[in-house]
Amino acid sequence: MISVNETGFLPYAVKLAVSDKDGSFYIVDDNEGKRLDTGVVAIPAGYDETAGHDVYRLDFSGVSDPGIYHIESEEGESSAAFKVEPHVYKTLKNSLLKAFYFRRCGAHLPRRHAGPFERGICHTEKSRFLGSEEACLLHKGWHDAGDYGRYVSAGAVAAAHMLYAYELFPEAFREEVNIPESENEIPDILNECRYELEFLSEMQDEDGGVHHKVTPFVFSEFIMPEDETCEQFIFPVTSMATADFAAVMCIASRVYAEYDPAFARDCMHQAYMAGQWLAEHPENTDFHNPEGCNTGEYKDSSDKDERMWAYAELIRCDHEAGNKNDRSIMAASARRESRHDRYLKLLREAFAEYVKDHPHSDNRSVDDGFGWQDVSAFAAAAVIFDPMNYAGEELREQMTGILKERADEFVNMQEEGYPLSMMKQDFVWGSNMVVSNRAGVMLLAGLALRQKIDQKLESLEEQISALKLDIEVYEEAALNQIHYILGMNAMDRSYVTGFGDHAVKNPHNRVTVADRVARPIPGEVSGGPCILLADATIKNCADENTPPQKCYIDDHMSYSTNEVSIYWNSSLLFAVAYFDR
Ligand code: G3I
Ligand code: 9MR
Ligand code: ZN
Repeated sequence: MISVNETGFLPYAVKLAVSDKDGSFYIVDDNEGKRLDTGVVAIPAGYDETAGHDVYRLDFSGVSDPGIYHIESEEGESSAAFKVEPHVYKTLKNSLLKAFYFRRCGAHLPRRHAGPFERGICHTEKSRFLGSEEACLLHKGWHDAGDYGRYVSAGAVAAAHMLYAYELFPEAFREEVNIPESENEIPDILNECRYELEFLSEMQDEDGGVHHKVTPFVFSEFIMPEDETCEQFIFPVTSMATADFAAVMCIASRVYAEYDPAFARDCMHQAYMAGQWLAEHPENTDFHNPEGCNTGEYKDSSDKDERMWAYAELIRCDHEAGNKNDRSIMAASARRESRHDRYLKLLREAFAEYVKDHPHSDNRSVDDGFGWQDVSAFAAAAVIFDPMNYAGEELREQMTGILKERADEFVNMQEEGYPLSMMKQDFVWGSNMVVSNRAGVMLLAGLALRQKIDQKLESLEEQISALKLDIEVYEEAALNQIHYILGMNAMDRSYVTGFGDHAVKNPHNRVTVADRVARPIPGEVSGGPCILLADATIKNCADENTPPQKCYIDDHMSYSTNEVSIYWNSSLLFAVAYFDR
């Protein structure tokens, strides 16, 4: 087996593929139909216990001419085809974004935007508050995954991946992706995220608390969204949902200000209300499904990181309001100051508790903090990339330290076997997100160092070169994570629908099973290998001796290994967009 990123490589990037056997390898130019003179260096990299085989790394970094290629061995094995091209990730990036459009709830998707995936409007009836007769209409939002539930934390985190990507490298989001709002002069990534934000805003109560989710009581069959007409329930308020909501609304209040100040102000107002609720409700309200209900729980035994993220964002957006030259805002300045002091205090407390709960010495694998359960890397980003540095230098240094520590650890994990920052125990449900989150954290750490250079916090030549070197190391390691998801793995599989010779074809997605279109919606990221063996289909073909990378099956019944979800997409989008700017 020769496994390679089946989408391809940037011309001047390091280019690695993996073989499970030693030997001589060649690059074949598919247009010319002949072998290149540029050789492939096979480097023995040892036995990889996540893959269950010996690894030989194939380095063909010398191939930089744009083209379509594949790798073959003397023994006659061939890899999938791949491209070398300056904008090799552009189509993928746009597809990863467009996938969100296909998840829009409460919208009819016409042919001109959806092509063969055209479908009717869904979930138009009122949803009922659990345990009450009261009901209300909830508009918009994205269907979470293979199911059509709408979960606040999942949606907030997905939107945050995208909004931070837009804030940190907006130049990646210039193209339109053919959604109804395209051509309105607003970047499509913001148009798409707004569809979710407007749903989220309807999940907030008058007292600021935010409901956890709206779903049916039990998962439906494999039907189209418009056929899921069973009753939908609005589940209780949780601190996790409220904190994630507060944070993402703060980001929104910044990024939409330029395009729609009224909407931005509404976001800020709702963020303040959520902040108020959090301050008044210091306890974690971990969510559990009521008896008989089986839809997603998104439970989290700690809300320290969510609070940390919310408070870190709240102190930013708090002050930015004060910069506006508005008399009523000026008059509220004293109140704002005290609000800022309060959130800074809460941020410090939450941070101290988070650090206490995460002693670095434990031998669990490192949390990335860039997913729905642990959001500490989002909190770090909020603090580090605040141009006003409202959290102060000390906290900023500590947060940078945490990101860098994690990034360095992820780099170290790539030393042997697959160039991949994953240990055996990391192959949990949605392991592909662990992979892409780790890419995201390395990129964030690199961006933090870049900021130091730009802000001239380091002036010594030597220091600057050292920082630049670190940034390069992080970027190279982040690309390796992307290569894994796009094909360089023990399954020899591209985990993104529509991208690669061996791309996933049968994701666990109700639409895909029900829609009569032979191929799946493109640009969807499968959850990937999962050692928990948490569904009957994977239990049938893997056991506790199966190497983690191989606990996977491209079968629509295997929801624990082959489902798709919004935050798996958004996490990969963050990393991929970084490399297509
Ligand atoms: O956090 C613990 C970690 O400390 C521990 O070491 C590890 C070992 O098992 O488990 C970790 O928890 C896992 C958690 O995901 C976070 O990674 C759980 O075992 C695992 O069961 C859990 O899986 C979640 C799954 O729902 C089942 O609850 C996935 O992350 C989550 O993405 C998925 O979400 C579902 C929704 O509920 C419903 N909609 C579809 C969606 C995607 O499958
Ligand atoms: O489709 C559901 C998927 O979105 C969830 O991630 C998964 C685990 O909660 O459950 C899936 O639904 C299954 C249900 O839990 C059990 N019966 C079969 C359902 C799949 O068709
Ligand atoms: Zn819907």
